[in-house]
Amino acid sequence: MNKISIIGAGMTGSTAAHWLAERELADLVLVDVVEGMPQGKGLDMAEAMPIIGRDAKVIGTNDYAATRDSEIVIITAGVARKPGMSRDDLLKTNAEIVGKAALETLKHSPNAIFVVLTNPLDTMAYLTMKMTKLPRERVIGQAGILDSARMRAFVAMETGVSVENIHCYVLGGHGDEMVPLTRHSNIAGIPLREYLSADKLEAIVNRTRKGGGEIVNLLKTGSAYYAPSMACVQMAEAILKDKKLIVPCAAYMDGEYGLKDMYFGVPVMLGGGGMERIIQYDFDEEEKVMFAKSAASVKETHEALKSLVKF
Ligand code: TXD
Repeated sequence: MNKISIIGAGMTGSTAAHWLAERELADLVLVDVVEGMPQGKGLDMAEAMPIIGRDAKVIGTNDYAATRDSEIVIITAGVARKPGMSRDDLLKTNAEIVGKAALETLKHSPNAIFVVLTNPLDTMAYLTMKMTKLPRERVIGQAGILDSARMRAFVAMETGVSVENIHCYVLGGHGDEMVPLTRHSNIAGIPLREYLSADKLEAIVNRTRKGGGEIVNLLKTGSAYYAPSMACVQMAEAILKDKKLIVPCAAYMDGEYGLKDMYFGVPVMLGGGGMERIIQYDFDEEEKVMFAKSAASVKETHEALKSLVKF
């Protein structure tokens, strides 16, 4: 059985473990700083396995030694912004948490592929790559699958067509400036722009951009975790099964799309080697402007990180 370690056994981390165990994709190790909580969740999940007939072993721990020889490490550890906490304070705190998680797991799993979820996502993926000094193929950020899935869900709600027929591509940074590509999106091959009126499409694009906030407002405490965790399950499956799946993820840019030394949401091919290829889309002028705006915003957060953390 493959092994996946999930650092941060909060809502997203434990729900990812739940989906992964249910699919019998890997043995799972949940790591958290809170004493007892990961152990309790791991044991509870392990006790569900006989009922569904899955032999995935699930454990929770506070000790990184248990993560030894993981094929994949998923990092969801972090804190949410509290009242009075500045963006830079959040950045510094999460950078310390993610940096430590990455280095500790790397010690025990030198060949692992890292999937990062902690926010600010693009910058935490950048930090993970810089701290671990791993090649870019082995550090991937999760955002685009989620943002695209939100858009697909909204199109399905609007049209009544199966979600399986709906293909949407949301690229760019994981923030309000994300880039929903309506020109590349389609329903069973029919361009979305032909299927839906401009008004309806614009409403869907706006709702997608604010998709994370919509859930935060409804939940009152915490943020989305079902769709985010399912997105990292899709990534893990594509890697473990060497699927060569093309999905939008945050990847390290080394000249692609005119961007350098930053993480950004682009279509990538996921396989056994991790992020095996960056797929290059052609953009029209309008798309280029949206892309550049989003890149500038991500770059700003990267620069803020560089002034706070030395690596
Ligand atoms: O699409 C995406 N990228 C995202 C990102 C979608 C959903 C969640 N996203 C981000 O993931 C979110 O903004 C947060 O930065 C993380 C985790 O979100 P989650 O909703 O799972 O937060 P929780 O429930 O608070 O869980 C965080 C856990 C919690 O149990 C802490 O005790 C733990 O992280 N934590 C740590 N674990 C290990 N080591 C350290 N140092 C540590 N510090 C906190």
